[in-house]
Amino acid sequence: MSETAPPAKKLTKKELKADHPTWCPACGDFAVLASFFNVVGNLGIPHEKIVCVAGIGCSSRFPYFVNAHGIHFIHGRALPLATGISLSRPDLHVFVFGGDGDGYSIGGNHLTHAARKNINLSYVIMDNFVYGLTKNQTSPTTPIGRRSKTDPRGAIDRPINPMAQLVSSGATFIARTHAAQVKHMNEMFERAILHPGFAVVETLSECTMFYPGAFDAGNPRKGGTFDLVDESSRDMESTAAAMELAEEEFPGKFGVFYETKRPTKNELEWAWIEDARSKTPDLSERDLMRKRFAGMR
Ligand SMILES: Cc1ncc(C[n+]2csc(CCOP(=O)(O)OP(=O)(O)O)c2C)c(N)n1
Ligand code: SF4
Repeated sequence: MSETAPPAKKLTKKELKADHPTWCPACGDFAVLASFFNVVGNLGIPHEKIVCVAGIGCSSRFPYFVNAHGIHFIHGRALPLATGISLSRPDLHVFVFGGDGDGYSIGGNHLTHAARKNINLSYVIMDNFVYGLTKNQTSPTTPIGRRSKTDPRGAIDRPINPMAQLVSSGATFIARTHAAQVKHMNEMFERAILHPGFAVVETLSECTMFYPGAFDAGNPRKGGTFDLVDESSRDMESTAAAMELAEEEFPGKFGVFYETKRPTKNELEWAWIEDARSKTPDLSERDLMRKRFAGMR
C-alpha cells in the first residue's frame, strides 16, 4: 500500500489493460489479471502510481499486460528490485507477481528477507504446482509422486508449505485464494493492497497445459470444497493459529491466515533519513551520503 491516499478517479479495465495476454487458453492467470484490474480500478489507484514487478515465468509476464510502470526482471529477483523501488518511492503502489518457481525456489531466500523486513508491497504468487514456462518440470510445491519432465518416475522431494514458510518468516499479511473463486480472490487482493507492509496472497492458479486438475480439490465446481477461514473465531495475530491452518491437509482453508501491524522497513528507514537531514540542513543529499560513506571507512 502506498503511504499517500489515492485520489477518487477510478480507472476502467480498458484503461488498465495493455497488450493481449499470451497465456494458454483457460490458464488460471487470466482470472488473476482480471481480478487485479477490478480491484485496482475500484480502489482508484492512479496510473502513474502503479508499479508491477515480476521475475521470469508464465505468471511473471503479468507486467506486460498492465498499462502502468512495469518491469520483467531476472528469474527469482523480483523482490530485491521491488524492495528498492518501495523503499525509495513511498508514494508508489508496488506490486510483485510471479510463480511458485520464481517465488519459492530461486527467489525463496528473497521472500524470507522481504517478509522479515516488512517491506511495503503486495505480492501475488500464482502457484500452479509446476514450472509452466519451461514446460513441466517439478517445482517446490509439486506433490510427491507427480510425474514431470525432471521426475519421470514421480516427484520424490517433500514439497514446501508456502503458508507455514510465510508465517515463520514474519510476513504481516498472509492470505490464500483460488483463481476459480473470483469474488474471494478480489477480496484477498483488496485487503492485501490496503495492508501497510509486506502482504502476500498465495493464489492457486491452474496450469491448464501441464497440470490440469491440480486444484480441483479446492473447487466446488469440480467436485471439491472451498472452505473459508472463520476470522470471527480466531486471533488473526496468532502465529500458532496460522501454523495450524497451514498444516491442514490440501486443499485446506482459504482466506486470511495471519494479519498484524508492525513498523515497515520503509517507515524505519525514512525516519532515519529525516533525522539525518534535520541534523545537517546545510548539506545536499549527495554530500550527506559522501559524509556517511566516509564515516564507514
Ligand atoms: C537463473 C535462471 N534459472 C532458470 C531459468 C529458467 N526458468 C525460466 S522460468 C522458470 C520457472 C517458471 O516457473 P514458475 O516460476 O513456477 O512460473 P510459471 O511459468 O509456472 O508461471 C525457470 C526454471 C531462468 N530463466 N533463469
Ligand atoms: S503453460 Fe501453463 S502456466 Fe503457462 S500459460 Fe500455459 S497454462 Fe498458463
